[in-house]
Amino acid sequence: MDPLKQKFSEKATALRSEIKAMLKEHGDKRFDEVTLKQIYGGARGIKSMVWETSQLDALEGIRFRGYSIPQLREQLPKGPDGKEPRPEGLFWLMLVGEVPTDEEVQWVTEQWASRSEVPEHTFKALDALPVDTHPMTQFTVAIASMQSESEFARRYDEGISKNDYWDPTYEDTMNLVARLPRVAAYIYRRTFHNGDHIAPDKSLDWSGNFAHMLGKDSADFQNLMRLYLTIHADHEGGNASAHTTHLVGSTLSDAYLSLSAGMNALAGPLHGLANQEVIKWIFNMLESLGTQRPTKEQIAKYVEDTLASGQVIPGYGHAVLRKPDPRFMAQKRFAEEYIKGDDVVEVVWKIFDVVPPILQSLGKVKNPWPNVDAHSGALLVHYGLKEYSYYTVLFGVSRALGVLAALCWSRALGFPLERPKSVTTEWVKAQL
Ligand code: NMX
Ligand code: MLT
Repeated sequence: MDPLKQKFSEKATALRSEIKAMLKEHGDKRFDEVTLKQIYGGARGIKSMVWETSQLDALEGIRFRGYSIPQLREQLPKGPDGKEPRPEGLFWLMLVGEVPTDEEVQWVTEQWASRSEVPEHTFKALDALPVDTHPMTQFTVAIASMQSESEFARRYDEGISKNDYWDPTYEDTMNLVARLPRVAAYIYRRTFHNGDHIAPDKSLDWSGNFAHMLGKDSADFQNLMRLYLTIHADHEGGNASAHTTHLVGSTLSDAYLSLSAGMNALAGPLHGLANQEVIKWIFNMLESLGTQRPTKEQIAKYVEDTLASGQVIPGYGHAVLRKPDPRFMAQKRFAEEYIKGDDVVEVVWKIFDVVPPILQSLGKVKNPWPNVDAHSGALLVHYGLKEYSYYTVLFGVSRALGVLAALCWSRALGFPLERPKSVTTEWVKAQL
């Protein structure tokens, strides 16, 4: 058995028996009460799911297995120039709860390179779509098309014991994650570069090779990809893409079908599509103001106009966070270090000064601060990746790491079909 799978199997076996004992002794302990506001309000804050790979604190932001983003940047093995963390290491950490060594991360890199062959029919499926199909639609189609190779589906069909579900789920996860950069780069090159595809370079790490296949070989862009693919990987279990992957997976749909479903959730403008919406909104603002360097007063007026027209300010607000998103701050740090003085970055920072007090003044917005999507577009534009309808695919490649590691845990811990209770308004009225 491979070393990661072996470690995962040992950890999962131990945790499964611990949970069994806990449930036996404390199964009826109360952890939450549900209010009417929560029932009608998108289930905000209701504790109803276990997600081992990360946990979100409203003020501190995300911690992956207890590690904050600055700690990950310090402690995870890095790319060849030793600057930014390799997402392979975060995947290891999320899956088995230990910071990996350089050798272990190198092992993941080589495993993924060896599993990265994309089936020919996936390219054919993509080529059959109109070239102006939204990149996220192409992405979900491509992921679903690879389901024909699911180990889990094959073994289930043969008749597999419940105790072994985790094993083919792990195999599917490793194969799928390995292939995503090739699939995502293929979508980018067919949509925006006349199908002029770039062959993979398997000597590079997962992010470096992805950057290479996108057509961006600079060391700094590779570093941006390492950071980007690390910080977007997971945001506990309740966010829409994670929760969708979890829900679909709970029916024993395999990793391909589950991730494809999760990516459909990520494609919504209140979720992952917001990064495209942010840069679109900024470009529209610059065009309408006729300047690349707007003043704070000009930005404030544009923000007020956007709100007056009944639209949200993309990249601001959050269902859980109540402080600036540490993923925004990590990207700001990257910009300060690598590309200080960039015009669009300067605009993003001015917006950061201008928007929170305006949103606060509305009196209803629970979090006036920027989220992850407020910064990412400006960094990508700097390196020439200006085709913003593509941005959510990058988010999706990264998000796959967390939601698929979590799917492995769900199958290993024997989690059941998810099926919460719904009620009608008639029923609610009768209780009051
Ligand atoms: N601009 C204008 N109004 C906002 C914003 C915003 N950025 N954020 C929240 N509000 C409004 C919200 O629409 C709601 O209005 P109403 O009562 O009229 O329906 C009110 O404030 C209360 O909403 P909250 O409870 O603060 O936020 P909620 O938890 O419902 O939604 C978001 C969270 C993220 C959906 C919301 O803040 C939003 O729409 N933000 C803009 C889109 C965005 O950036 N999404 C990306 C999230 C991160 N990600 O990558 O997934
Ligand atoms: C995410 O990364 O999934 C978003 O910040 C949304 C969320 O956590 O609800």
